[in-house]
Amino acid sequence: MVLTDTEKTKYQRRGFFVRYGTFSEKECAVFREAAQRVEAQLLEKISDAAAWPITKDYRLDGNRFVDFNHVTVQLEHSSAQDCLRVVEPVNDVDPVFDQLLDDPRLREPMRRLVPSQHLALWTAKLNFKHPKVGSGFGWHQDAPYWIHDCDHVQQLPNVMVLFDDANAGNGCFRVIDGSHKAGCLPGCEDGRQLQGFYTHPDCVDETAQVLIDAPAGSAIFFDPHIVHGSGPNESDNPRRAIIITYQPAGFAALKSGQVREIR
Ligand SMILES: O=C(O)CCC(=O)C(=O)O
Repeated sequence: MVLTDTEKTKYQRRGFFVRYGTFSEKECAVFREAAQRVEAQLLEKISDAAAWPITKDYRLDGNRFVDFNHVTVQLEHSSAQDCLRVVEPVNDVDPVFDQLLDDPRLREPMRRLVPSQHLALWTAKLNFKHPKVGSGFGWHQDAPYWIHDCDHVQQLPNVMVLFDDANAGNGCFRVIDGSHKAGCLPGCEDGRQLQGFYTHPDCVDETAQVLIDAPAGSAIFFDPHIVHGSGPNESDNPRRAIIITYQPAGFAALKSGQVREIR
């Protein structure tokens, strides 16, 4: 389970590496079922504000976000407001995802990537990407989102665990190979509310793009500075995944403000 030297070299040189077959089909089925449960519960809460008071209901660039305390729910973009796009931090919503944080298949490589003997959670996002309506993610780096909340952004490696087979058709994850080496790049200046979080097109070398076409159960480890994103889901198949971000032990998680040590 530990990070091999080859994986470490790839991560340092290219900013990412993939472990295929990390989770079994049976485990992926449990994750998919938990994702369905999270979505059903949260849609129910959103539709019944009398029973489940919403902390904040707002729009950014026209897209709806709903907060229940520190949990943010992003609704899918325009055409599909009745399904979810992202839930963060999802470990505070469903115990299946909370348990996954401590899984040695993620924890052990992360101890060498952070690097730190003991770890804590930074954040965990559940991304749904529903068939036909799941929207893409524009090119961006994660570090600029976090730089105002954290003094150690270089120590926030991510891992994406795929619950479904992912390919170009259903909007698989993609990266700009080696782009993490440039540090924090300039953001867009196109008038969007979230413009600064998207990497300026002049700094995105699409010729170095790698589409990560990988089966369910794969784990994609990637650097907090790598430029990444994904296309929309134009297929009939869902592309569900979780992205978990680790940090050294003792630091509070991004949204809860509580320390969630990794066991
Ligand atoms: O789910 C994806 O395809 C990309 C998600 C992403 O880039 C992010 O959450 O930062």
